[in-house]
Amino acid sequence: MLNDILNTFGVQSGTYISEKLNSGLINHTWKISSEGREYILQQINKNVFKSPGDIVKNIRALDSFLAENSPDYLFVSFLPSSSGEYIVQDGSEEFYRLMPFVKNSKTLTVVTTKQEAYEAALQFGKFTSLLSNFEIAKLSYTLPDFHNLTLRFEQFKQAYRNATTERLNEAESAIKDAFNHQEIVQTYKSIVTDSLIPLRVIHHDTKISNVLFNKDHLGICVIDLDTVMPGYFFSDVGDMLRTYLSPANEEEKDFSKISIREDFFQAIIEGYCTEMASVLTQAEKELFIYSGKFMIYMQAIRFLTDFLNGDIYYSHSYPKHNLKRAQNQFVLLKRYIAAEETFSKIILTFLNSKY
Ligand code: GN1
Ligand code: MG
Repeated sequence: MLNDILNTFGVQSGTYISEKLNSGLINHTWKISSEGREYILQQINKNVFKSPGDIVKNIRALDSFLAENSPDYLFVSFLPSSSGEYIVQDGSEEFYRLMPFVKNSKTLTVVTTKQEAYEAALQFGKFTSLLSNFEIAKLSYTLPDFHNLTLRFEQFKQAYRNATTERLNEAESAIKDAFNHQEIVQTYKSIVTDSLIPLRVIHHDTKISNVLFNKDHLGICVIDLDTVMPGYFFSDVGDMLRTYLSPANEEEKDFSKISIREDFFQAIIEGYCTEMASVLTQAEKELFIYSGKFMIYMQAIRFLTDFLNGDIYYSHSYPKHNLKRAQNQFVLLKRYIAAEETFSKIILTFLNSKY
């Protein structure tokens, strides 16, 4: 199967070795090495991305904008097949794309140092900042309503109404948490209704494995660009807070290991502001702390919704996996909220002293 796909990109059978990379809950990824060259091959999950053509259109548009305006920036675009296509299909109608593997780069799976958090935040900030003059209307929504919390909350309520009694019982305390933190949805609604902040070019998946680092531990660029589309800055800052602050991630079953490294909060805000301070509006700066609550809460209810629906969206490897993930995220949310006062002090000191 990989053979046929790689052939269409000019990589001949018998010349390559493939290694399956196991990160990500949605797409399948392989590293391909052939005749001294290295590539990343990805199968796009077509149940999630209904029109993969939009991904190509977006990436190509951003690529040409950056090539013209920031020629030194490393933007990992798609490679064309022998017939000039950027996405190819195999016999089973799956979609694939090929990208160059960036030489001497590595990815991390966990954030262990403040410096890593700073570097990653700087890279995501740089991405949005370099594209701040890109005409946003030219970007398609590759996943419409992806971070629309109003809709996610409605989907949760619908799953709650349709769930089996067994799943409702198992998820009782998580469901309570979801309803108890509804004010996070209300805040989102007022931000959108009152158009408090602008739409920007947002990555929408800022986990640490989506940043390339060099051997000196410095960030090179961001990758995994399928969800790049118009959005709010708090999606990116929020997902960094969600995934970098705690040493234990969403897969952790021992919730005592979930904690908030307050100094990592500062590193994220500093890294992001290094690139974005002059771009962000005052209203956006006031939403830094909300960003984390928004993303942690949304991820919690997305996992919970999937559990109530019978586990149809996220890949999972044991019974109640999605419920555990949801509970994990609600614990993270509580510990995050408990640290808010400290976060406020960090922000005040930092913004006053530097900007
Ligand atoms: C999915 O597949 P991956 O890991 O890049 C999901 C994100 C979630 C994440 C949680 C398209 O991303 O929104 O934050 O899982 N992507 C999609 O691990 O749903
Ligand atoms: Mg992703």
